[in-house]
Amino acid sequence: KFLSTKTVSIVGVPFSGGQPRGGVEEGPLRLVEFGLLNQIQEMGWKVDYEGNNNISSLRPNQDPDVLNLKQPKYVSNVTHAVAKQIEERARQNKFVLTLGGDHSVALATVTGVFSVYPNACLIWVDAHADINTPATTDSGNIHGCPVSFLTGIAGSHPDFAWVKPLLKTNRLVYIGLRDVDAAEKKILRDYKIKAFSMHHVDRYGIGNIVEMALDHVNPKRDLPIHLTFDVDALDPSVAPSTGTPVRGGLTFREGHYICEALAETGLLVAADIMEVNPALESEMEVFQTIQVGCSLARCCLGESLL
Ligand code: 4U7
Ligand code: MN
Ligand code: MN
Ligand code: MN
Repeated sequence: KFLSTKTVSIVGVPFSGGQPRGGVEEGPLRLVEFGLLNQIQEMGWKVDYEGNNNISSLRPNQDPDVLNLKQPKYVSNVTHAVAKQIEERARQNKFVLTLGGDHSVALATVTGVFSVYPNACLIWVDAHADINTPATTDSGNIHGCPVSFLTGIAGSHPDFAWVKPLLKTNRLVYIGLRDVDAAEKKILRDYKIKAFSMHHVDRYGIGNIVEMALDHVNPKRDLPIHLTFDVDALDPSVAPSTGTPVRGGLTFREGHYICEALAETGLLVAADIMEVNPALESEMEVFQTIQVGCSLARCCLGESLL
């Protein structure tokens, strides 16, 4: 309904500056090397891919902590540049598939997508809420903060003045949460942000959860949908190679079901596969994580539809 042709633009963002663990910058290339582009072409999509973004040139010489945040200038420079690129691709009426990279890159994907589709809704699939503000973050890692900037909850920060509050809190819904900081819980309550934790997934089943999530952010099923999928939403037995694994996550099928059900709506215009870190865990576990990242991406593009 929103995309006139089956064209997907794949944006690789080899960036790890939003958190301390090296390796997550290799995620996008590894997903592509695994054969993701061919797989998607075989599904009948035209694939645009201009290689990975060149990130290192955007690293400033000096990047001290500002208001508790680590590497604010580097994260800001990279996400600002990528946001423009994603906006351009979305404006060309292409499905935008972003491969991360750490989840600070959502500053770019959400800004880019919502600049083109201001009434879109965002489904955030994650073990974490990523809604810390500069004032509440204990770690200072910006991958734990993007939602507070995108919603305007963060307040002003000198390095992120370009991030506009394009995301309304009633157009955001979480699935998979199980490691939420106390201050984040307060934000979720204060702003009445809809969140389905693993407890809710257990109680209602994933089929109902996706319906309930869509009923909240997209009641008439007529708004564009952006999915941002942090692979740590999956159980570590399913996606072990990620920087902040948390036990008790989504099963293989539950994760895929979310992507399939959103593809089935015909409203999905963008998806992010984030936080795949091929430098963590054994070769087998890396393989497993890359493989699951690729299959989630294909499901977002309708692989499971008969
Ligand atoms: B991810 C954390 F304290 N909340 O802010 C933080 F638990 O993108 C984790 O979801 C953030 O992986 C995890 O550092 C960010 C922590
Ligand atoms: Mn995340
Ligand atoms: Mn996470
Ligand atoms: Mn993580």
